[in-house]
Amino acid sequence: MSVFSRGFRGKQRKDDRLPPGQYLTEDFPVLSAGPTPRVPLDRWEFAIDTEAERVHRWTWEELMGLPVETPTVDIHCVTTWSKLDTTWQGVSLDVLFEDVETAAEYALVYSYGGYTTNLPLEDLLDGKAWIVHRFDGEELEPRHGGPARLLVPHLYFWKSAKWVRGIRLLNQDHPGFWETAGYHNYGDPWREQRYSDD
Ligand SMILES: Nc1nc2c(c(=O)[nH]1)N[C@H]1C(S)=C(S)[C@@H](COP(=O)(O)O)O[C@H]1N2
Ligand SMILES: [Mo]
Repeated sequence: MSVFSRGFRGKQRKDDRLPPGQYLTEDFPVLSAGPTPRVPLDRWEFAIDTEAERVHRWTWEELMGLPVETPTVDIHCVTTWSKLDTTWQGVSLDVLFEDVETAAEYALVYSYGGYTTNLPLEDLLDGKAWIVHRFDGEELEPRHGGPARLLVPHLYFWKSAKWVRGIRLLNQDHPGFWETAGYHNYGDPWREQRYSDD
């Protein structure tokens, strides 16, 4: 009974789970604006810098010591592919923000290699975002953002910065790499916010 209803529900809902203008893919395309940066784990760090210039830092070992979640989510790339039920492992940003005092409303995420992307801080909190280091039960491949990437599945996938290095908290919004290049500042796939005038 439970097997039947799960399969049935999955089939029924597939189309409902596809935002406007998207198609389903089983592959996992690679989209990188530059070469894949290589960061040895003993030199890797993740930081949250607040608007009051306080810096919270985690080494790789410290990150690995935090509680892990295993989110299964749908992802949507602005180039129109969507992938359903992708399974990741990583640390919720709620855990990383536990001791961070901030009144900032904006976040600028930055990566090894120089990529940046911006979003409202609230879109990173309350179970909506993770720093993930595993995909589909395996270590996250370098081309997909390993050792660790941001995962913010409710926004177009360009917001999910690969090779994530840190988050700067800001009182004013600061557009990132694609947001400066004509893509939408927020990027909600359900409202089809692809380009800046959508
Ligand atoms: N650092 C970095 N992160 C990035 C990108 C990038 O070029 N550099 N591309 C973004 C875009 S446009 C998409 S669709 C996804 C692609 O992730 P994937 O290559 O794992 O499919 O990563 C996002 N994160
Ligand atoms: Mo993308």
